[in-house]
Amino acid sequence: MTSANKASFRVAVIGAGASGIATAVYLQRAGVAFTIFERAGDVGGTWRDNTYPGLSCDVPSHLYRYSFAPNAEWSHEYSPAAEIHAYFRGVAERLGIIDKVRLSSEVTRAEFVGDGMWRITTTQGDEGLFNAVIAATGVLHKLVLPDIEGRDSFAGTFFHSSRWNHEVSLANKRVGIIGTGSTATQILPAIVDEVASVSLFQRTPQWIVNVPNNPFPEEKKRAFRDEPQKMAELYDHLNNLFNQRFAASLVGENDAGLAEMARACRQNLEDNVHDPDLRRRLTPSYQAGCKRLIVSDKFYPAIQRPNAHLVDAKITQIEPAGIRTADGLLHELDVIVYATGFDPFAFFRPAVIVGRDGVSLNERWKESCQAYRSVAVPGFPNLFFIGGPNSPIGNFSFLRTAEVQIGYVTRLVEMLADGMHREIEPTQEATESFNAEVEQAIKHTVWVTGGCTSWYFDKQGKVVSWPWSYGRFEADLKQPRMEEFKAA
Ligand code: NA7
Repeated sequence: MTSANKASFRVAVIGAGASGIATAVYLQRAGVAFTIFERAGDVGGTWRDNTYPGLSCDVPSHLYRYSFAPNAEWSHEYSPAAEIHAYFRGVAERLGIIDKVRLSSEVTRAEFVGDGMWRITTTQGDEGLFNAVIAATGVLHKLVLPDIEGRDSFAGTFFHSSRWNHEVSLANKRVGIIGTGSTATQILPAIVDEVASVSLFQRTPQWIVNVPNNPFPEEKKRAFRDEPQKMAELYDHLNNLFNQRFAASLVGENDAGLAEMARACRQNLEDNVHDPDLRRRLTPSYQAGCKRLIVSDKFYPAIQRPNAHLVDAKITQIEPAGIRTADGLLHELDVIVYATGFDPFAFFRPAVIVGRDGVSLNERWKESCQAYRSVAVPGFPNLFFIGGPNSPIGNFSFLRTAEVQIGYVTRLVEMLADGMHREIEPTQEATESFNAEVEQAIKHTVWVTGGCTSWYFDKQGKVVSWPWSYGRFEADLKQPRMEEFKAA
């Protein structure tokens, strides 16, 4: 490709959430033109969608930030959602990304038309041809509303936690929350003072680690501002704790760490839940770390408030007046909040992606979502994923994960933009061999050995996450191994 071609080379980025914004920054630095298509009317992805009371990230703020945009201003060790959303929006504005975002333009179809080119269609119509497509569509965007009998017959108000209805006041209302994940355990303490009563419908208890969420005093922020090295040291410390030691404990590479985590969770339960019967009902039967660990110093005090009730009988149906459980009780409610999570296997969906020979990614992934090292799929040249299948998922920084993938994908895109190749896709053999390795390694992770189910599993029992250490992830994606790609 000549330099004149490079000038006309352009990339379609799908999604202007945390990973889409970072992708744009990397492409911009590489001098590659791009357009970001965003379905919603604002940037920020999950931090735009989720506005429920009590929401903060369960990864420390000084770890949950881009490498290229340290932030001295975080208000808390785990800062609230609005601040995180403002951070992403601020980065997009400051680095000139926002002007390249096409809002309210949901990609409905991406079709490979040959000779390295993709045609993109959005809800606004035909967007023309692009030389590469990067799907930065996030992991937790497709909400799950469980199919409970009578769900829609409820006479009060109900909504999913990620579509919080701020028009409904909860003051003096009887509120039911379904679920006990990170979301439910953040909502309950945030509303307990305001509501008449709150009933938490628990299917499975959770292990909770007691971590306070301290504010950063002004002098600390000033120190971060004046001496950025202090922030860098804090980042390194948190990275070592979460992305290295904690991540390793989940995949069978730090058994002492896993045991320490289990001990801390049990101690939290013993120290902070006083009634033995409630403690028993809140005690999980699986190993700590099997489900995503909950970080909270507020949930146990809140569930012991006189107007909070733990309901652990199975939900049998929803009726106009409330939720009926298997013990025959009707729990009368005014509002039901579904804190029932997301489908992490939705990836780019509902968009249709059609690769070589007219094969759609939906067909290709009918049985299981398999990719080459989380970033690409054979038969889909010049299509790359950020946060794709088997990306590391857990209580560590998705932003760091995303940046590792973005750096790798940018190298491949630069090869295309520089005219070294017109098409790049992983080979079938390399993809199969990678997935066979994943299948073996996953057996040694606590997600499998820990005796629980979680959103980390698909219906075939495939685990969504990375079954090795973070170190291996970074090493694997340091540099493309071109012998594992077909490049034309
Ligand atoms: P999660 O962690 O997927 O939790 C969903 C919760 O909803 C979990 O406790 C489920 O119970 C429960 N659930 C789901 N369906 C039902 C039905 N039908 N009946 C009763 N309970 C149900 O979602 P979150 O939103 O809390 O967190 C998602 C991620 O966002 C989190 O990991 C952080 O990264 C941020 P189960 O445990 O399956 O028995």
